[in-house]
Amino acid sequence: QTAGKSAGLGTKLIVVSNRLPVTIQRDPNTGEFEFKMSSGGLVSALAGVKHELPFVWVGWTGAEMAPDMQSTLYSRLEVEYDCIPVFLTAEIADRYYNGFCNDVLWPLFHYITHPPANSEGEQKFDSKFWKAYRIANRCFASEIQRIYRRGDLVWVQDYHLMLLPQMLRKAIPDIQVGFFLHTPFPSSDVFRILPDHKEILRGVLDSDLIGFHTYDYASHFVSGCSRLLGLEGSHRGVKSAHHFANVGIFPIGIDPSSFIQALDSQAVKDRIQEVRKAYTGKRIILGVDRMDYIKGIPHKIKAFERLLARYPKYRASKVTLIQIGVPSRTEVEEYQKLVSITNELVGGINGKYGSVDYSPIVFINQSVKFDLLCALYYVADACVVTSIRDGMNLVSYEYVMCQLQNHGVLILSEFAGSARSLSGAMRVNPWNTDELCSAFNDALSLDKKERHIRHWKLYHYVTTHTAAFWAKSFVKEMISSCRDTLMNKSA
Ligand code: GDG
Repeated sequence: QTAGKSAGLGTKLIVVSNRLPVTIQRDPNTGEFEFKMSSGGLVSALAGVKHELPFVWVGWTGAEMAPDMQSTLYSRLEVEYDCIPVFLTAEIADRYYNGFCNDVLWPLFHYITHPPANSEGEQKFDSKFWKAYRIANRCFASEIQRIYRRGDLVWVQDYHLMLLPQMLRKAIPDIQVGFFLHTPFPSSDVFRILPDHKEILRGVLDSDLIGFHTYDYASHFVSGCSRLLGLEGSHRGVKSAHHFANVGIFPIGIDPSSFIQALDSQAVKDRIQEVRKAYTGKRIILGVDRMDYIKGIPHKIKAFERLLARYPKYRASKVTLIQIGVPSRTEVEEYQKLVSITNELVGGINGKYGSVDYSPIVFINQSVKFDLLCALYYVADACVVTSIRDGMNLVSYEYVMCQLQNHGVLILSEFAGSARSLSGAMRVNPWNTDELCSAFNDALSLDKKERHIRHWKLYHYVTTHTAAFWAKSFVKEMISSCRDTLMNKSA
């Protein structure tokens, strides 16, 4: 029997995220559905919890599905993958996901406070986006209500679903629900710009436990509740009329074993040889990011240009910046602009400092296979993260994990959540081009002993604060928060 079908008193964890961890495609010839389980961070984090508590996953399918297909899809996903699909129409999905989530909440949570009107002059705070957000959250709530059994734990992920805890609490008053935010939570001065800020706060506050990556995000949330809703808050949580929402700090991590195994595989060893051969005699600086304006990719490229301009020793084939820029949210205008800006910057620098057989910057605007990603992490002399804001940033952890032998240097923006914990990194302000340029030079000049000391600190943190540790800590704390709530109610 699958966890999704467990009956009677709850025994399962219901994980809810915007997207299911399964990609769904249809074979154009046979019309059959094909599923591919993704191997993202959340999936591997939850694998650690699965041994202790079976779970089902509730999420959107990612595309509109014809009504006559929905029931086949539903039963196959439920039976084969323990996944419960949420179906949204194309219009609601576009307004909810591209509109409210990615064009309103995402920039605001990353301190991008004055989004300009788009080319048609439309304002971002459009009520039709907000309405679609409410409708989409309602669709998630209905699916959860259908499968929830008393005693189950519901764990809601991220900014897409901030109204869900309240909707669920209204329908099932004694529900046990936790919420985790993967992005930063901004200061109340920024958050209050959002016309619907009060509804969003109230939406989350019906959780038993609300988790953040860092102390700063948690404290912004608590002070936001005090300032904007007049509620009593402390580092423990926020008290509203009938409910106490516990607040906790749970920094996410990676699954170190998947990198150790990969580096030990022949496929990755082959990729390492290929990369080494292609870049013989060159130092490699690596950037790995989704193509997102929060990742500060233009900042990185400008500082690299300054490195070439200021230090002639790096010119003439001596250093290459390899920048992976995975396409992301390609339907949103700001993301399209970022790709053009990046291509233009890269073209200008390669034109100025390149030669027939050398490009100072290699910009790969595609996703690369995991084998090649690990090989690049392994050979790079330095990895550079220049986020202008970032909830955590897992790339910084992954690089550390792949540098067990070479002890390459991590250059890390002070605006990434991971900068709070990765004390062995070279911390930089990505807006300070001179500082970033000097960090590139320092990283490439650091002696072996210093690199070893820095790496040891980083490695110790990354291998102890893993994704599985994050998931287990959150679930454990959620269970104890729910127990406290029940005891307080019955007292
Ligand atoms: C959000 C928050 C927070 C990247 N390129 C390729 C590839 N990747 C993988 C990396 C890494 C993941 O994507 C990116 O994770 P990040 O944490 O760096 O960033 P976001 O996607 O923005 O994630 C962030 C996170 O949620 C978790 O809470 O840390 O702050 O913004 O795992 O390896 N993987 C492959 N090919 C690529 O080309 N295979």
